Amino acid sequence: MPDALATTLADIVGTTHVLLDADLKAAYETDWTRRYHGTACLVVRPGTTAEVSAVLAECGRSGAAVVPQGGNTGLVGGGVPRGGEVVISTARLDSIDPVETITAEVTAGAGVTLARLQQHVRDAGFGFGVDLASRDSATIGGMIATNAGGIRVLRYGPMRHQLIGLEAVLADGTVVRRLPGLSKDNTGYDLPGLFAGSEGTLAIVTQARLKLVPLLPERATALLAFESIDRALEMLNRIRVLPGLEAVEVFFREGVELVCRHTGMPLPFNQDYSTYVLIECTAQLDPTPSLIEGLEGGTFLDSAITRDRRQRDALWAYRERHTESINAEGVPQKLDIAVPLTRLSDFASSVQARLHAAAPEARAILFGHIADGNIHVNLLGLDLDDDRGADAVLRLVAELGGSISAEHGIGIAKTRWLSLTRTPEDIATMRAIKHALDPGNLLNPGVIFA
Ligand code: 2HG
Ligand code: ZN
Repeated sequence: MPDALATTLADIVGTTHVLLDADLKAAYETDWTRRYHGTACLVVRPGTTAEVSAVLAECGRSGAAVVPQGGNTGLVGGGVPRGGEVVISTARLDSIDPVETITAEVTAGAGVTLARLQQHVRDAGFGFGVDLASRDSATIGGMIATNAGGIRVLRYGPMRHQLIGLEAVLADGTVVRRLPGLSKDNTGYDLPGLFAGSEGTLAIVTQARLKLVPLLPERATALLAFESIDRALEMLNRIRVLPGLEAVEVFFREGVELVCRHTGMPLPFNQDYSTYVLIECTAQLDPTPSLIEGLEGGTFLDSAITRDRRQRDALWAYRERHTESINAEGVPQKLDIAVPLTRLSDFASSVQARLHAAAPEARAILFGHIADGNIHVNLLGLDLDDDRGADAVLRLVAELGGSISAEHGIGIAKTRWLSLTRTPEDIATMRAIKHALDPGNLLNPGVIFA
């Protein structure tokens, strides 16, 4: 099959954009954590929507399953092949229109990286509502497909909330295009909203019309130390209404030690603490005075506040370098969970004990987006197919009314636990949508549904 299909696909995209060589395919076959990998029968790199459409139609004709891939920064195994699929890379769909200043919108190709989008809109005097640590590689298409969240959700919402319109290609090659730039448009079902977060199982995103936010020039960042997460939650309660609040992130002693060991950075304060919270505010005028005022009376043990760009980056590094530092220790099992904020204290006080009871050798590094109730539980020290630890953590999350996937998606990593936080009726409805749009199960089979 690959030979005939490769020839047909090469006619569509050009020979140089069909990769058959093991060395050339390798970068597309393993995910960023090294946990997920499989062999692709070939990698195809279409350069236009019409090419994506023709490629999908051909794959459908030859019954070849497809794995769409953006910047390959996904963390749940949804963007790499499992065995013999065609990988469709959207990297070459990287056109970006001039910013439309009257509507504060821009149309960008799926392959545009977040960092490039941010730079492009900044040059026109705008910001983009979603930001995350993998900004240099993560692509707009992949971020829509996973409904990426990141560090500003509390202010601007996740990727789905930035969508004004979308262009996507269905499994049979049909192009669905809604890019008119209307912020009010209730003509039927919200297909862009449906495709956002569908993890490449319903359609391949090719272009998006994105909402922009004001570029606020002044930024103040505080790192605070607390004796416990409960004290940190009290602070969150106090600052929730701060004008310009954009990010509230949490991490803990074990994570900071790991980041410092891996990066050579010094400890943030003269002594170490149990719990750290990073807060950032942005505004037209320096938000430092209102940030300091908001923190007054809080029970923090140490603090650093700065508006200097380099010092802010240094504070953010303690948070953003968690992922790479964990990866340097071994291949982690990543559990990206959310619980209602009112239950976060219960989660934090029980998770280690539950984990210890289920898998005593597991080591958990926790960090995340505290204002969203979203904690990244990274498990080290377990075989990758040993899911005793994951099972214990995810069951606790379900008991607390939470979600087993806050922002990374289900991928292939969490299909086993889908029914923990979704009812049979809900899953049946999702399956019906999948079946209606992709009856042959060609798009990202094995993702979301086992
Ligand atoms: C983050 O918040 C990302 O930095 C990655 O969602 C989380 O590495 C992780 O577990
Ligand atoms: Zn995150």
